[in-house]
Amino acid sequence: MKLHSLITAVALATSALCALAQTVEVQNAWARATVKGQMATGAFMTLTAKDGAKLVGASSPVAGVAQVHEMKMDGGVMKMAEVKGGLELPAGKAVELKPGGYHVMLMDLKEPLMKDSSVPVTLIFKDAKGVESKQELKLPVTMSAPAGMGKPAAMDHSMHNMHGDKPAAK
Ligand SMILES: [Cu+2]
Repeated sequence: MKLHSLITAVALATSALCALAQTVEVQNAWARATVKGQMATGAFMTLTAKDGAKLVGASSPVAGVAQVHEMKMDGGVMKMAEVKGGLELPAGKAVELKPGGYHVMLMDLKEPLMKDSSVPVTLIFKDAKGVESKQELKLPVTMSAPAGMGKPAAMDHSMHNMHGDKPAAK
């Protein structure tokens, strides 16, 4: 069955209405852009499982390995490790995957993730009965969390103006 394109279209919409067919609602998803030579990056999103589920894995055609990771302080050192047994998504509770916390780690990257492009990522969930389901997403690639979550874009504009105001050196 080739439901791929349909599922991708559903996942692209972040509105709750469009997620009715899905067991897990995905919001504010994004992946961090990489620079040349960088072999790993993170993907972030907010997951809400109506009936409860676990995020047990992920995959992406651009990554040799994709894992569900958790980042936490351990004796003053930031460490990250795979979430063993999957990330618990309690029923109806929004679970945030964000920089410095849970994230989907894309490793062994086959190509750089270019800013303003998009990257396909498949999330693998397990419901309360242990039944596995996959959800295909197309995540926007950006340098930081999309508007409303991260820094305002005003900074960039002021930088542009500064350059523009400079008289051309001759
Ligand atoms: Cu990680």
